[in-house]
This record gives sequence, structure tokens and C-alpha cells, in this order.
Amino acid sequence: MIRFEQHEIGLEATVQRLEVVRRRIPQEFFQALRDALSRFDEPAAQAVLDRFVSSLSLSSVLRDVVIPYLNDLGRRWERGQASIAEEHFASQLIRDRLLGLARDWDQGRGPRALLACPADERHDIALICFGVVLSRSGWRITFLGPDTPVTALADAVATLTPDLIVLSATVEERFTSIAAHLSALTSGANLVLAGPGASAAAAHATGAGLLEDEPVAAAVTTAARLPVPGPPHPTSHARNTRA
Ligand code: B12
Repeated sequence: MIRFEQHEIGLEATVQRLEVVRRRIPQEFFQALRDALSRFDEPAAQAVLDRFVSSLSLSSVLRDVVIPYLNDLGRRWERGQASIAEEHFASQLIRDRLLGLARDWDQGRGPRALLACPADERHDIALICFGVVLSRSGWRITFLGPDTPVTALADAVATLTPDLIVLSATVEERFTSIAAHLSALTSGANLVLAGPGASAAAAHATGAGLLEDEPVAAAVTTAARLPVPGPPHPTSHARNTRA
């Protein structure tokens, strides 16, 4: 028996309580982040982010706080409860922090992933989350960012010969409008589409594969499917710990 808040309870009940606490912590961070960003309070938002980066695992920070926060922001914006100013302020601050975690993500000797959003697509935060998690498995990341012309993508593919290319977009048309270019790429490279626009129709039109999971799970699955060969590089091993 284990003593827990003055009561003697069994192991099963203790595990259940710990699980409740484990879930409550990201929820508290989520609320604190939302409050700070709604007030446009940059120092408070940075302090909350500092606290949860040092308290939670990287996967939990992204999967349980950052991504739910962005979805919540979208829902509030749709209902008229969040302004466009708040959407810009919050996403810019979060993006900057994520790119801080992405520092040195091109180091090591692992396989290389080339990440980009196609032309006209500005939603790149989820793609950055994916890259940050993938890099912790020893992958090297080259990030072309939002609004990448397909000719620039093709140049980078020719120069880098990446092991994987991930294109992310919110609408299918961003992929289908460049289907012929993407089909040409897929003949010599491993291309996958991700994000809300990554439909079966887009994959069919371009010959690409689909990454259908949320970014953290997709990065874990990708790393498992294409593991880093040989012993881990000392640098990537060091980066394999917490964010
Ligand atoms: C932040 C944000 C912005 C930021 C983007 C900052 C940035 N650098 O990324 C800014 C302010 C720039 C912006 C601009 C616009 N946005 Co905006 N934005 C959002 C918001 C709030 C969050 C987006 C996000 O990152 N979500 C987090 C991801 C993880 O969640 P998700 O998109 O649901 O994706 C799921 C899966 O598809 C998958 N996934 C998504 N991406 C990826 C990537 C990889 C690699 C993998 C593996 C998986 C994966 O994971 C999720 C499942 O958990 C959404 C609302 C929402 N609900 O998402 C609107 C939203 C995406 N925006 C929208 C729109 C319309 C716009 C604008 C046109 C107008 C505007 N509202 O300002 C402009 C211009 C966009 C353009 N040309 O690309 C619409 C898109 C509707 C549509 N289908 O066309 C949304 C849905 C808002 C809405 N409800 O209308 N936006």
C-alpha cells in the first residue's frame, strides 16, 4: 500500500491519480500560455514557454501544448473571440521559439530531410514541429520555410539529394497546382505531403506519399521507418535529451 494524501490506496488507484496529474500539467501550461498571448504579454509568454520547455519533454511541449494552443486559437478566431492581431502575435512568437529549438538541426551524419511549404503557403509551424522532433532522432534538417517556389525546391533537391522531402500545406490546391513538377521530383526522390491539404487526391495527382499523423507522431514514425545508421553522432546524441 502507498500513502497518498493521508489515505491508503492501492497501486492501481495511485497510477490513475498520477495519470490525472500528468495530464493536468500540460493543461495548466496551455492555459497560462493562452492567457499571456491573449494579453499580448511577450515577457509572460516567454516565461511560460521557458517553464514548460524545462518541465516537459519536447514531444509533450509540442503535442500537448503548442499544437492544441494553435487549434484553439483557430477556433476562437472563427468565433470572433480572437483577433487577427492576436493570431499574428501568438504565431510569430511561437514560431521564433520553435526555430530556437531548431538551432543546429542540420548537424550530424543522419539522413537528410528537406522541409518546405509550397508557393503561397505560410502555415509552417507544424512543419517546424515535425522537423524539430525528427532532428532529435539524429536526422539532419534543411528547412526552406513558407512560400517556396517549386523551382527553388527542385534546385535544393538537386543540390542536396535528401533522403526525404516533406511538403506541407493547408489546402490541396497548393499541391495539385504544381502536380507536374512534383511528379517529376517523385521519380527520383522520396516525397511526402503533409498538413490539412495533404489529401489522397493530392497524393494521387503528384505521385507523392502522405504523412497523415499529427507532426510529433509523424516524426516518430518516420524516424522508426528510416533509422539513423551506425552509432549515433556525439552531437545528435547530446541533442537527444530534453529541449
Ligand atoms: C497560426 C495560423 C496562421 C499564421 C501562420 C503562422 C505560421 N508561420 O505557420 C498566420 C497568421 C500567418 C496565418 C495566415 C493565414 N491564415 Co491561418 N491559421 C493559423 C491557425 C490558427 C493555426 C495553424 C497551425 O499551425 N495549426 C497547427 C496544426 C498542427 O494543426 P492543423 O492545421 O489542424 O493540422 C493537423 C494536420 O493536418 C496535421 N498537420 C498539419 N501540418 C502538418 C505538417 C506536418 C509535417 C505533419 C506531419 C502534420 C501536419 O497536424 C494537425 C493534426 O493535429 C489555423 C487554425 C487551425 N485550426 O489550425 C489558421 C488557418 C489554417 N488559417 C487560415 C487562413 C484562411 C489564413 C489566411 C488565408 C487568412 C487569415 N486567417 O489570416 C492567412 C494566409 C495564409 C497563407 N497564405 O498561407 C484557415 C485555413 C482555411 C483553409 N483551409 O483555407 C485556418 C484553418 C483558420 C480558419 N479556421 O479559417 N494563419
